[in-house]
Amino acid sequence: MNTMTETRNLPVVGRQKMTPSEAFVETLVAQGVKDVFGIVGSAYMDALDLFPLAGIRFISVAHEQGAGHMADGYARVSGRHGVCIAQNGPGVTNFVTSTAAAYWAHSPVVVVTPETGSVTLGLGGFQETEQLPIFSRITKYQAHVNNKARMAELTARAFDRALLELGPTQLNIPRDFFYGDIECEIPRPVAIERGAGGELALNAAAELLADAQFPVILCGGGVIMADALAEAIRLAELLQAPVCNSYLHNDSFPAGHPLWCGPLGYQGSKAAMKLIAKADVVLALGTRLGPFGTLPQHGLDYWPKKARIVQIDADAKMLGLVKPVSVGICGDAKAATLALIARLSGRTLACQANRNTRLGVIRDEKAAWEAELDGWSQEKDAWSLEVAKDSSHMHPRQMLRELERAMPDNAMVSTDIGNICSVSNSYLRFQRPRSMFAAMSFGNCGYAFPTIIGAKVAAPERAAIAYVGDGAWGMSFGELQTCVRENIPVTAVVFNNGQWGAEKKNHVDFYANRFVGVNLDKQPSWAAVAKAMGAEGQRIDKLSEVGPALRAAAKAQGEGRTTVLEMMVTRELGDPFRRDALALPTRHLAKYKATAA
Ligand SMILES: Cc1ncc(C[n+]2csc(CCOP(=O)(O)OP(=O)(O)O)c2C)c(N)n1
Ligand SMILES: [Mg+2]
Repeated sequence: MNTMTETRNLPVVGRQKMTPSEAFVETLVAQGVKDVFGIVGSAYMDALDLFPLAGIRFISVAHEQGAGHMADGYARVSGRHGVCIAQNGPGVTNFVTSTAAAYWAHSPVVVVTPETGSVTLGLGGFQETEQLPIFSRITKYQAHVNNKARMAELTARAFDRALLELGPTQLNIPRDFFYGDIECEIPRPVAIERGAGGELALNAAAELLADAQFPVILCGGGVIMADALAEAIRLAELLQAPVCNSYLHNDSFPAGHPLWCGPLGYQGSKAAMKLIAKADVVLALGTRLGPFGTLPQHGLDYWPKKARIVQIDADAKMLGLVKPVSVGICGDAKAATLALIARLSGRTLACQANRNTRLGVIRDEKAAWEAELDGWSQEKDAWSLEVAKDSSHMHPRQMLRELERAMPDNAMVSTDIGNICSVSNSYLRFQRPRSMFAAMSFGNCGYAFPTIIGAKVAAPERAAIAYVGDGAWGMSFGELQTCVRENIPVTAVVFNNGQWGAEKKNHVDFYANRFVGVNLDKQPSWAAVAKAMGAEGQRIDKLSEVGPALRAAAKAQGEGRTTVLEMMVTRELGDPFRRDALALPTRHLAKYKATAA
């Protein structure tokens, strides 16, 4: 940012006459907004016209869903608001999927939704739909500007609530309300400090931890959002407790730390699962303990049902919601951890006596899991062995291991929903928080690529890498236009297995290989498509090419170039997502009997 932008980026002070467009844009300035993602539209053109002089960059994208994901990635890496805006009606409905994804990623995204004009609302004019009901269940707060004089007040509230409640908020503005004269003051951001939680609960938690023989810490997204990593490390070292990452938050504890054990959940670390299974006390730090994230995996039903659980979450409604807990603490992960450290420091802790044995177990389980991963070059089920047998392509696991080895320091990695992206969970390790941006609980294909573009805008100095299956890539590659046009250099690693693999795995396991709609035949060369769109494209056939290609692509980001690495991999498939939720087919009608199990 140049200094001119910096000096412009101060909001006007004091009550004065302005237009609602000016009030809206000045409130963005007051909230520190520097980047807004969207597609241009007449509905908010009067405000957009002010962006350059306000020092706000408008990043013009290919599809509004992409803008929403970019705002999400931007928020997740920076901890600040991500902002997106679109044309009323179809532009706004295109935000639905990415708003839902941001909701489950707990991202403070402000979704600005200009609406059809207030004087024709309900008449079925042009680009009209009721915009509040659509977002009512996927936002933390909805501000509807019901009077143009309230533009600044309601805009500011949408921003404040997004950070307060850690999730997307909607700012709905009838398009005629951008025009006219109003008098108002631009509100300053309201930052509310979260505390450590209730005294009694903290005391009870400290007692449980002090008496624990085998305490285990489970670090979730709350550790990242509260910037509580240093405190989590201190507490883990005080207890000498193994630390697991919650599902898809592999960046919630540094992988280089001796107490780190890796992620729980789908395609997670067996070491983490075996260690938490031994716990007599679990400290669930900054995690809602989402049901999908603790499902049995690798044949291990690891959740320690007899253990005492201490859960800390900033949202009181999450405490004890999914798993029964002994102590629930409604608090900020950082403040609560500090409060526990204060209570435990200098005390005799039961877990100090058996510290060395426990450290030995941690070391052994981690070594065993690494050795297993090293030897796990390909999937061993009958179908996978069959499709890989005559293939000249790479085994996905080996390719993922090579990517892991070549990963640049301090890289940001987003992952999509798919079989290979899921398997990558075993191979993604981070030393710093705000580094992994998975599609989280909403689980939509097409998440990873736009999300990493937004992350790159917030942290241009860091390498930005998206892992994407070829099916999900078909949904999202259009945003290459954004990378090229807006000069946002990233790397997309596209896993070309010629199939919607994650769903095909269900056909294999439950539907006797009756494939319907899962093969992606006649795909274009994604490397060639990338080149045609003005990016770099490279097809990778051999394992030995994987590491050098990733390193070169990361370096090319420094030279402003976006690269698509098209990884040619076999059709073999790892464990499915939802074995828990499928059943072998029952058929009663004669015409469908052939499909019965
Ligand atoms: C938007 C959306 N549509 C459909 C699905 C269902 N779905 C989950 S995984 C998957 C297949 C992903 O295929 P691909 O991206 O090629 O990755 P692969 O599984 O082959 O590694 C699909 C269709 C979804 N999660 N999201
Ligand atoms: Mg695929």
